[in-house]
Amino acid sequence: MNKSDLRLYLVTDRGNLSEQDFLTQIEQAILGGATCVQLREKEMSGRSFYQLALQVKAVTDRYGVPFLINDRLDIALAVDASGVHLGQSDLPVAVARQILGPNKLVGISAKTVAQALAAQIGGADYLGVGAMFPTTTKVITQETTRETLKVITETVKLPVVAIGGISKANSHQLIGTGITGIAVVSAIMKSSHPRNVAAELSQIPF
Ligand code: TZP
Ligand code: MG
Repeated sequence: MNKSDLRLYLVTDRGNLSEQDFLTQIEQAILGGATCVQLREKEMSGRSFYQLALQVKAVTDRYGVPFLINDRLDIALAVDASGVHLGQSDLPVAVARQILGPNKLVGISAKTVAQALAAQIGGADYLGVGAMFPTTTKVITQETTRETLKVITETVKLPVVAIGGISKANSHQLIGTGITGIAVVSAIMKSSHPRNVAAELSQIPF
């Protein structure tokens, strides 16, 4: 994976969007500057997740953008996605790496330096670190401080993507932390101008 692929990482949330509007939202985000897409659906049956993944992959393939699946290695393999994104309660990174082989991406969510180092040792390709700001997309027990984010980027060799409550209004606070990019859900998925928002978020000089 090129580091530039992590510059503006769109994590999806279908919310109340119709399937067509959902796919259009993703396409507009890519046209605006999203460099990577992760399909994240927590409440979907395997069959529906698989079918939606095929549809999203058709969009990301059209633009040559990496496509990752949250949590589900089986779905990632079934649709030949670029890789998976796993949290601390999911399969261990080394196991995922063994199953997926060297050519697929494995991203890991880390909140601490210890988790970040463990992910690096286990063979992760990149880290997602957060939540950096308050968010309603996910239940967060404790936000990650800017200082912790900075220590992680200085300690691990892996590219780091910041996540959690990131918007145009606060993203400049992450400049100078050593991150490679930002990951956003609602800033783009809930926007009525996803292309414009993506264009602005993709220009921030981290
Ligand atoms: N992991 C940490 S915070 C978060 C995830 C998936 C949600 C980010 O969503 P938003 O809407 O960009 O705050
Ligand atoms: Mg997970």
